[in-house]
Amino acid sequence: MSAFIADADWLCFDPAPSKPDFTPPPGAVDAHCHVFGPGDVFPYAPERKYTPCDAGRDQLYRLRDFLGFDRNIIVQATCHGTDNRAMIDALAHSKGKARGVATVGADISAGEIAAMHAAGVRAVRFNYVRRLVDPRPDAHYRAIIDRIAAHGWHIVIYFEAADLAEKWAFFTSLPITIVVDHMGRPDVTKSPDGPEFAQFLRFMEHGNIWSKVTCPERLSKSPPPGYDDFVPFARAVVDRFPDRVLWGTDWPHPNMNMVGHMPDDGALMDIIPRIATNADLQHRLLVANPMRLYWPEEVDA
Ligand code: 0GY
Repeated sequence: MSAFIADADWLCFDPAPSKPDFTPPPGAVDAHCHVFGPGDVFPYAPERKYTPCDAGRDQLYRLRDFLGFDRNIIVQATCHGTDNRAMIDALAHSKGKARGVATVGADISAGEIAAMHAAGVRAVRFNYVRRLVDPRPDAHYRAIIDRIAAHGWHIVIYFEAADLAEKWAFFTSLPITIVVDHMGRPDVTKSPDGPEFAQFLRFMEHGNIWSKVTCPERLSKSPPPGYDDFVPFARAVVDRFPDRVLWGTDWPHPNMNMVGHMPDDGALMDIIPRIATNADLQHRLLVANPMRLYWPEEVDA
């Protein structure tokens, strides 16, 4: 056991997930996952709010193959701050089967962006979740958008449902594709037809806004493996916006100590047919949409 596992202040991922009943279509993309360390090679950021268990690229790619995915989108997590080396190292060892979402400072140079693009990065993440980061003023994020726009990158935003009203004017003013993590973290104990989720669905009506229909294990108050309260929320988004949704495992599931259990990644897969209820919707969610966003050159070819 490494020092980093001994120090970890949250649960470790399930080392032996079950084999899912659901088989993803060929070419499926796990569009939200992370790599952590290993900490003795890629140290965790001093400003991090949690210290994870090491969860490296080889383990991620073994899980990819086991679950039946073809590709990954690796999202920079806050425990690595703006040091993207672990994520970029994972892209470099993916044989072209992974692309990345980075976290950068407003002082990022054109050369650094170009190098990240060559490595497979296609987006930056703006995290507004206060237990993870201290959010910055809008001007900070606008400065980054000005720098990345020329590369055709998009942004990934992570916020709490309660913050959407305050950030609405800013988010809807942005002339760029926006992907929302975890449907903006709805309270799934409320009705999916209620006013809070209606606001999120109105947000999605902007044609440049996409959503990951992810994280039942984090949002749900229903017991695993069903996470029943999550399902109607994700299904509503998939039904209404089938061409702007993505799905991912969220492996290795940071901060699940807050929730109190670690999900079985195989069982998470079996939620997919409950939220994307036919083969066409499943293909859009898992293949067509992530390919259009992250490998457009293969779609257009
Ligand atoms: C997630 C969710 C979480 C953590 C992070 O960057 C992160 O540390 O995203 C969370 O704690 O809700 O998407 O992995």
